[in-house]
Amino acid sequence: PLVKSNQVSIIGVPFNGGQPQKGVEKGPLRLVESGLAEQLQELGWQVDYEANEHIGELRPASDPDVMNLKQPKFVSAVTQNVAHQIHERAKQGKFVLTLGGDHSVALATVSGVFGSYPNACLVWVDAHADINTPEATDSGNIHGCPLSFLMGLSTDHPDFQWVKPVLKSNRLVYIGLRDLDSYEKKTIKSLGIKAFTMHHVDKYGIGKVVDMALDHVNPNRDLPIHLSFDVDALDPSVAPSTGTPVRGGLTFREGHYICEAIAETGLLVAADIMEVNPALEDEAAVAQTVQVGCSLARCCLGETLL
Ligand code: EXY
Ligand code: MN
Ligand code: MN
Ligand code: MN
Repeated sequence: PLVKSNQVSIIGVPFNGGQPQKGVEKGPLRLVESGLAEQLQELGWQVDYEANEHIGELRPASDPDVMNLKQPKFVSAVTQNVAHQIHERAKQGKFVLTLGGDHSVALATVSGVFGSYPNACLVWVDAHADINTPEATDSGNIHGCPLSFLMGLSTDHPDFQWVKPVLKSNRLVYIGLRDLDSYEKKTIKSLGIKAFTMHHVDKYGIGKVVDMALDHVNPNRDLPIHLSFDVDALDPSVAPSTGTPVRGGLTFREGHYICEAIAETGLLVAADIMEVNPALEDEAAVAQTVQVGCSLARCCLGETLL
């Protein structure tokens, strides 16, 4: 395997500034409280954990909208800080498991991971494409925009000059898409980004989709892989407690299969479990969503069925 140790760093990012709903900042702690670290130890990993309890203090006194984006300074400060942490852990040869928090945190994970593994590829599992630019976004929520910064599609925004365009269009692949803005559709087509929507999952089955996805971004199966998994990729019946649920999503097994199959390559160096919001829906729904988050993470770290 590419990760040079049996060590995994869990990076909690209790952050909600990339979108308007409270509660997603409680995701990381809930995942850890439900036993994730112990479960990974059980799988043979040496685990360390950074809770980042104090990132809320990075909120600036004033943070007006800039180019449609909401809370740009807060999102920028938190993600830049966490990007450094992740870069350091990845450089030490540790597997980096980041727990969100909203998906704007991918500014940190992708910057940090690609800083250490410049030839990595990114598998983005999500109902959404998260590739809006500051000009194109309707909502202004930065969790819908991280990939545009990481690919250099947005270079003018004053608050995100630190984000380097580390991601090339042929090193990104999507799985699970089903709710795209028109700008996002245009961008995916014009840049030729490979995207497996739910239509493709229905048509080919998840096994073939993951093979095709990896054939595209990692044809010789020799490049490091970063998996960014937004739990809203799963059907809302599977992961109800998330801020932007969209019906018609991945089944429980399809979601886990993606993680298992990618882990099986031995090339996975980092994974993100994002957008678990323990303040949404009832307690049973929260427990279900948290458990799914933990089991996806375990599959990323090599848990298999037999
Ligand atoms: N495309 C919409 C927007 O830009 O606001 C919705 C984005 C939701 C993003 C979620 C986390 O993946
Ligand atoms: Mn650094
Ligand atoms: Mn997302
Ligand atoms: Mn999403």
